[in-house]
Amino acid sequence: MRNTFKDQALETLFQKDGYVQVPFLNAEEVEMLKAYYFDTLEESGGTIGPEDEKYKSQQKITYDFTFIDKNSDYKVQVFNTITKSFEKHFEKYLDNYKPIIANFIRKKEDGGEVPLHQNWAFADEHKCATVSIWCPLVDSNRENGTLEVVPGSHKRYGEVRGPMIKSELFGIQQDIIDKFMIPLETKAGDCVILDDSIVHYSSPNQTDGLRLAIQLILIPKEENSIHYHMDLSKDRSLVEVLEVDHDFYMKFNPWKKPAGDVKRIDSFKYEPFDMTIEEFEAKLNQPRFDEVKTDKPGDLEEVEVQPSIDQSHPQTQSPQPTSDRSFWSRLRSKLSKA
Ligand SMILES: O=C(O)CCC(=O)C(=O)O
Repeated sequence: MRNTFKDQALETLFQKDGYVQVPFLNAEEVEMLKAYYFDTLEESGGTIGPEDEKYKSQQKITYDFTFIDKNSDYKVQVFNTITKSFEKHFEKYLDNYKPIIANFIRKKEDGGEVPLHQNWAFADEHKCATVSIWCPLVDSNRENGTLEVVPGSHKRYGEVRGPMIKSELFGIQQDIIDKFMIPLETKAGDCVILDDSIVHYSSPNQTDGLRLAIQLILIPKEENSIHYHMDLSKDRSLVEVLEVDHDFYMKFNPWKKPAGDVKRIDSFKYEPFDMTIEEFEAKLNQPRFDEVKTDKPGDLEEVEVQPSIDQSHPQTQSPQPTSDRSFWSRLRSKLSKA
């Protein structure tokens, strides 16, 4: 497993807890980014919801975040601005990482709960950690809905994570919040650097002040980004592994079916399941999924993807046979035992 941090003390803490808190932006940069957010807000195209992509959903998004903005030019502009201001700071801490997604996350007064979740998988988590830099632009605490985490929960749950894949923690969200969640009070400009697989949450803003934060997601420079997709209208137990680039995320939203020309590199059978709170607690003390040795071949069925796509497109490729027994084989073998 490669290092995430340049500094060994931070690396050790991050591997143990799944997050670290460090100083990040200075006061002037905080004010500049806050002003930028409000100055450019009128360029936002409003937020996309499940109904825009013809999904029926009870889900209500109660907070604003850039990733689901209808205007992809606005998303690109936000990404470039945040990357530019964050670059010199994250390069000080992180060992050769590149940004892939940037979000302003705004909770208006009296709302904005972000349900318990793990961020999607963005790369091979057996080889590396992908991270989110979460940096509030106002002092953040329990009252205004700061970030909360379950320390040590990274790489223990939800090995296959994507927008259409039901989390095994779905039915026990409230129990986890009540029993295990720790709020991370964070001063404006300081940040939390979290492993994207850590279980986290944030409560509603119960003040009448602003709760504005930035999230920048990064992966190691040498890694390709992957995206797990399940087409619920076709097969609720088939996961496609897509290899995606930065542009994919600029045009994407959680409910949109990836376009036909996205490169499909693999697929496997995966049955979503539910975990009990007792199982959750027991797993917190067991080895992480990247620490478990799985050399035996898995018994999950390999499936050939039928590309519903234009074969003439240069990016289009049929799935490659899994030639190295590395990540995908380990994953199947691991999942088959779950
Ligand atoms: O800003 C928040 O309250 C939540 C942030 C979050 O969930 C994330 O950064 O993944």
